[in-house]
Amino acid sequence: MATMTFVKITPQQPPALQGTKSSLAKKIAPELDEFFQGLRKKVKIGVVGGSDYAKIAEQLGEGEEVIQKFDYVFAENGTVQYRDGKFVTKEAIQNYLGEELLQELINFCLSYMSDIRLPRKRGTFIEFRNGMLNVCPIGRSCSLAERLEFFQIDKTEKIRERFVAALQEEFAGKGLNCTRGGMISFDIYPEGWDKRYCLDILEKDGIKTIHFFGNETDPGGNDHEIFHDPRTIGYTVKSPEDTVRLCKELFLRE
Ligand code: M1P
Repeated sequence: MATMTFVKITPQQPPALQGTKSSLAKKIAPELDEFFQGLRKKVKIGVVGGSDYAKIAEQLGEGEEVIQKFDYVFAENGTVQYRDGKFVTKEAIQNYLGEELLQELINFCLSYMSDIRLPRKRGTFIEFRNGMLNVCPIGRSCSLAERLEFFQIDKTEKIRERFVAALQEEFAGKGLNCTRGGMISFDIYPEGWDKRYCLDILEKDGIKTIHFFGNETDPGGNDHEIFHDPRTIGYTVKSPEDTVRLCKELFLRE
């Protein structure tokens, strides 16, 4: 099989308030899970997320099980890679950027966030990952209700948009990129370490046709670059159900 499809399986909006934990999104619905496992008999399937592996696993299955369910799992835009249920490789952003630039970046973000006034602030304002820094003005340890509150405020106050503009001005020409992917944070990573990062391994594996489904395909969204890459056939979707409908048309027509 030389065709591969990335499946969009996470909803844009989180579930209705349930409990206090700030979950990124609800777990994949069993019927979607079943559909994609059926699809896997026809084409290779993969998932590429901005999130780290733990968050992807939270949405798509339990621990190790996730890497067994997909031919490819790419976390952190593909800077952490799993193929055929096995770990392949991961990056280390500190080696690439160097300690000096990294600390300039972290210090700028902490200083910028110290001037932001919000109804609530919690903890973990910068999450240090393998392939990116995830920056979160409210703090990643916020509750689900606090997450939703920030998301609403951000829509009108453009907190993240203004933060990213300030970073772009301060670090112009330093080879960095920032994109939004979720509701409360944005990612900073070296230029080129966006979701296109995962295409190299697919090319090396001889996969000729790559279908990509994403919801953040507009400029500034973390699906934008891979969606427009000549190596992929891109589709903008609003929900996992949209992906299912398109996959049925593309791969399961009688
Ligand atoms: O996968 C999309 C994004 O999911 C999370 O975003 P947030 O917590 O803001 O909703 C983060 O893991 C982010 O890195 C990722 O791009």
